[in-house]
Amino acid sequence: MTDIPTLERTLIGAVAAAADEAALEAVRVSALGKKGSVSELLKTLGAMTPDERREKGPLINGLRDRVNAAIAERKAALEETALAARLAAERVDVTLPLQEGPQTRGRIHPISQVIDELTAIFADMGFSIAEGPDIETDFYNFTALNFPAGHPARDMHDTFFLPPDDKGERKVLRTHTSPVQIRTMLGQKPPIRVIIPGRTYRCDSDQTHTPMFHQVEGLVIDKSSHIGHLKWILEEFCKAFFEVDQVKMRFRPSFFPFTEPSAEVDIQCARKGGEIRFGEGEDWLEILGCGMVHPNVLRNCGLDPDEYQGFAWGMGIDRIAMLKYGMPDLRPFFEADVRWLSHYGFRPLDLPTLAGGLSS
Ligand code: 2U9
Repeated sequence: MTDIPTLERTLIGAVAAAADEAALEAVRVSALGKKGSVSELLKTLGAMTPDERREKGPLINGLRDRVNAAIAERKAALEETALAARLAAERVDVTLPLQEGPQTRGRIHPISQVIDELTAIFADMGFSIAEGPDIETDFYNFTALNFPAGHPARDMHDTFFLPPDDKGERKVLRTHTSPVQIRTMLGQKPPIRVIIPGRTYRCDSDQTHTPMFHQVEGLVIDKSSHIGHLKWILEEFCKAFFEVDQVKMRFRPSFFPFTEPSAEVDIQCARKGGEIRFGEGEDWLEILGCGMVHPNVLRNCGLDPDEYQGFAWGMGIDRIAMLKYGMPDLRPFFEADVRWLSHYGFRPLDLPTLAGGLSS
């Protein structure tokens, strides 16, 4: 007859020595599998007399229960050790600084960032985006906008001209995004509420002017909008864009062929040590031009000025980017120097939203 205490010591020792779950499973099979040492003992109970079974039964069943319990305990301990090892190996320290890898080195150009910011602001006010061609005809770039023949803006010194097309029509690189408002008014019935960000071209080059630059113009056409609405829209834009709670604005009478009355708008700022702060101070900075759409422009677009009215504004995107983000010179914007872009550029995931903060 097997010496049960010796067998038990052997099996419990093997369970304790099992280094992992596979080794423990092998011990379990050797003891409790179909041909296991404890299973073989259990099989002998059937051939015993009732008296023998009464004596041997509790001993053998007790051995099986204690071996089962030892295996279960060891299994739990091995699982806990394996889990602790995995947690240690796969631990991520979320407090570590961002690892600057190649995928995080890309930068969004400040012009793209500012276009996204102003789009978010005007979209929140109910404006949609309109687009149009960079190469325009005289009609859309000048005539429809009430520029008289012979107006200096039509001359070579200001405007880039392209060879006439096959119909002899003279083409220009658009000097503003205003032609898109003409196309919009010809293409849809009022009410109209659009903004037009885009590239514009003028024959000019210095620290604050480049031959290609960016403008955003806005247009509202309906039957009742007036200059009070224009002032509110511009004030809300400036507060949101420069991220200030209050901003003082000054409307100075001006002249543009396509608006009457026209105004140039300054906003209050404080110039301190080469820095400009908005929403405070006694200084003024010109930020944009605006006015009520000239009746001739409405007529040129097939609208009756006695029925429809509206207003428009225009500003330089490059200019407001420089003011907001402190670039001293416009020319590097377009020189594709990666050092400039890595300094002034924005992280791709910093998507500007009104709720989440424009330049967070
Ligand atoms: C239509 C009618 C009116 C757009 C306007 C300005 C005033 C303006 C300049 C600011 C700086 C361009 O980037 S800039 O050089 N623009 O001052 N723009 S009103 O008025 C329009 C446009 C289209 C049909």
